[in-house]
Amino acid sequence: MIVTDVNIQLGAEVKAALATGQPVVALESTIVSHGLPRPDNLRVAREIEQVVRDNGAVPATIGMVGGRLVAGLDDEALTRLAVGENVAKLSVRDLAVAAALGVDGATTVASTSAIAAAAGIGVFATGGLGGVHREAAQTFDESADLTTLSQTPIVVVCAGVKSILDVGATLERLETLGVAVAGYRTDRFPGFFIRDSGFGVDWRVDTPEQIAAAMRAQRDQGVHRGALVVANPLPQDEQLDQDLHDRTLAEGLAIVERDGVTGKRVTPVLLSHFHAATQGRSLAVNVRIILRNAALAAQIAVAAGSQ
Ligand code: PSU
Ligand code: MN
Repeated sequence: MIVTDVNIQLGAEVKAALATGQPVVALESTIVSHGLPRPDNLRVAREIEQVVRDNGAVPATIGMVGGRLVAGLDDEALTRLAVGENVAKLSVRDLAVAAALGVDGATTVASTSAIAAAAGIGVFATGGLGGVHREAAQTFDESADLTTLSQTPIVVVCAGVKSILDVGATLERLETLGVAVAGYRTDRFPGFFIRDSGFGVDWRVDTPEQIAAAMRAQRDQGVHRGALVVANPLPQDEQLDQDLHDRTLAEGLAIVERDGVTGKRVTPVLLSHFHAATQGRSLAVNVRIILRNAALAAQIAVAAGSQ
């Protein structure tokens, strides 16, 4: 492991790839530690990395180990974050205090994006973004993913946001915050488990090369500092059954209400309800989404490297 001038430890392979301009894809660790149930989570984390490699890029899974920021967790560190009992969920604001206390922590879309950009990584694959929660008008619960993406020049490949959130409000906030959103081979915004959330997007891109060209144009123009969200929907025949989806969502929201779940626990509680209530079907869909996004992100990183 090598320490960069911004005190982010780079895995040896990531360090070498960045030094020689080889394609690198950032991956987050919160989906591993908090988003996927054990024991599948560690297996899936390794599969995500393998898909990035199979598509010609080097994976850089990001997280905090014993208070140190790492981009390119080795298998021991990845295992520690996947199976550890006390792994904190770290957004950007948590990083300094968590480092001071020497904790193990998983990074969200917000912190992974910020760390990746600081380390010089331009493409990031995840499952779904955080966003505006359904009761946000009362609770003010809006993910720091949105504000961080407004300040972070990175391409984030995702499958939109889960309909556990207020999708329309999330899209409005992305617009206000100046985060670009493009559908990949679609003009509909995906709803994670389902390929159409019911909302459209302004831009459609059809190739990794077009996305790489947008990355280069953003750099060349020097005007916009925010992220480009590439929304990559599941194929029709792979999405979760719409009725099952709607029923499970209604039940999950009722549980959150009944148990008084608030703050950053809301997302993990709803996700684990989905996985339990669909007998693993939503988990299988979730894994497919992440693997597909990892593949597309690697293709974008490769295209960006060859332009
Ligand atoms: N959405 C998902 N799966 C996830 C997350 C979001 O479909 O695992 C995780 C991501 O790490 C995201 C974070 O950045 O939850 C957002 O949490 P919060 O709403 O507390 O900001
Ligand atoms: Mn929140």
